[in-house]
Amino acid sequence: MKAPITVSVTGAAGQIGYALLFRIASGAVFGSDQPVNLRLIEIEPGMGALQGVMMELDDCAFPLLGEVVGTSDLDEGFKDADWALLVGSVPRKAGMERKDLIGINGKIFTGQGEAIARTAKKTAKVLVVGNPCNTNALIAMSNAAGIPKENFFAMTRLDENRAKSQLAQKAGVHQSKVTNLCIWGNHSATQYPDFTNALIDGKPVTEVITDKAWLEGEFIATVQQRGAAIIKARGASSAASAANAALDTVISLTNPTPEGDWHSVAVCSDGSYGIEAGLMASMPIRTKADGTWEVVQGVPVDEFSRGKIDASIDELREEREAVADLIPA
Ligand code: NAX
Repeated sequence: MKAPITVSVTGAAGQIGYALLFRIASGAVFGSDQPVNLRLIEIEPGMGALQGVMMELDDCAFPLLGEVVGTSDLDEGFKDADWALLVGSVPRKAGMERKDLIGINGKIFTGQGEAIARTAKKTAKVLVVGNPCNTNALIAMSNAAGIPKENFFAMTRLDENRAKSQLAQKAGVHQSKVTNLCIWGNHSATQYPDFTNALIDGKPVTEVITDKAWLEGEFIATVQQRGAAIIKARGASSAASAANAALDTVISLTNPTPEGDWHSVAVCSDGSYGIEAGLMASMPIRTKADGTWEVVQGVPVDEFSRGKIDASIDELREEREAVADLIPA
């Protein structure tokens, strides 16, 4: 039997947490031979619900699940973590500007970054889901001295999965046929789902779907606005699909990427594709056989794509300005 790995999850009693934990505990993420310990972090008002979730984890009698800890103490919650999934944050309320939300949630991620640096493994990997996830990841990374910058990620995989489904439905093919779909920039309404480089069954999307107006208009808008459409239909924000995307991200970052393909996740930019170094921006990523990752180079960026990417990067720059006081020099 392998040594157990430890996964810390914040917001563990929330709706994404509920759709996430049981799949991690079942072995569906780290493998059917990999034992897992869970450290579940909630704020005080969430501790009652968290107890209930922990009771349900008990009631599954998962063969691979080891120790389960529920806590509101960050040092205890991130202790010895191999992975930290930062899901918990405050939802946007009526009348709240995006800027206000960035300020409120940003403060959560300074403390979490510091606690990860104190008690998680130095090799810990951190995936931020709680919104605004790119900038929250930037804050956590900037406050986690001693943890490599390349270990911090923010989730844009839900956007990638949404874009693949939309293209597959338009082309009348199965969603597994769509590859090389990159989400560029911010996980927000400015994100750019890049259809210009995506493939359907190995052929450029633009050859399979010749309706250029749809690709440049409705397709992009549908992906960008999908979260709002789910809220309208379901009366609650995406949860199962968000949890699924978080797990897809972890799986893609822990297994080699199929030859020629890539996956989308926001990483700390090294300046590739003219994206300002240091911003947490989504781009095409490959995981190598040794478990490290790299930005896929040489993906063509045409004039249309350039404008869309630049607009999203400008927004990331504005978000960083808004939280400048939370980022140590
Ligand atoms: P819920 O409101 O159901 O759950 C959030 C949980 O986090 C609650 O149980 C709350 O008590 C807890 N929490 C709040 N502050 C905390 C803190 N400081 N430490 C630990 N726990 C804390 O929200 P849910 O639907 O689970 O969504 C969680 C986050 O995911 C939200 O920020 C949401 O905006 C974000 N999303 C991100 C997506 C992405 O693609 N990156 C898509 C889905 C989702 O909208």
